[in-house]
Amino acid sequence: MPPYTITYFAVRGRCGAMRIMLADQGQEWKEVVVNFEDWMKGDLKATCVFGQLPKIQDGDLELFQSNAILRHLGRNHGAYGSNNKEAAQIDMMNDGVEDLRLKYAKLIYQEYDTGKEQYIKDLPSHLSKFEAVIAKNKSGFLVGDKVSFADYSLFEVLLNHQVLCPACLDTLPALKAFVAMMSARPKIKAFLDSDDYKKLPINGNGKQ
Ligand code: 0HH
Repeated sequence: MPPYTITYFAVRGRCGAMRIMLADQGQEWKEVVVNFEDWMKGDLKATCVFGQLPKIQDGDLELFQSNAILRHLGRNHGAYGSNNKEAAQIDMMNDGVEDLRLKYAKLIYQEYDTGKEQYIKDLPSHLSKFEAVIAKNKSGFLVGDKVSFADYSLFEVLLNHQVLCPACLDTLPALKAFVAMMSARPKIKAFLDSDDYKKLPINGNGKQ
């Protein structure tokens, strides 16, 4: 039986990065998919620490908050740097990814029709911060010389942005190479090609 069970809605959403990470680490997991009707009954919500999903179960550990889950998986699978200094830098980069993820979610769920043009205009200034970090680090990853949970999160958020704006990485060669490198990792490639991945919409409102 796989050690992990992810409970979430039928979207990529806040589980996109953790699923890519588990796939790349060769780790099987179980999915419990919650539909809107069941969620609205409120029983599951009442058991969630913050009243929200995703939830991951790892043996007797039940965890909420997608970034805490990414960190937990990072610790379990050696994707949290090689020392405390790298771990701190990985935390910093993941917080930066979270800032971008929140901007993206605000656009998708609150102002897609009125804010998309301005969002795309502002995007290079946000992405250039990640470009500078990756361009400086010769390994092609955000921190150190091996993949971390922050790389999976950045990769997934960039995939989503390439759907929103297909040309968004054209002026950012290090980020473009990062996406190509992550996409070419054999287990990630197999996962992105799978029906399990393709069948899920990115977001819960049909916008992308
Ligand atoms: N900080 C938390 C984390 O990172 C945020 C979790 C969160 O926003 O884990 N959860 C949302 C679902 S993510 C939630 O539980 C957005 C995807 C929406 C698509 C599914 C829509 C179906 C909802 C019935 N939302 C439900 C809620 O707050 O009641």
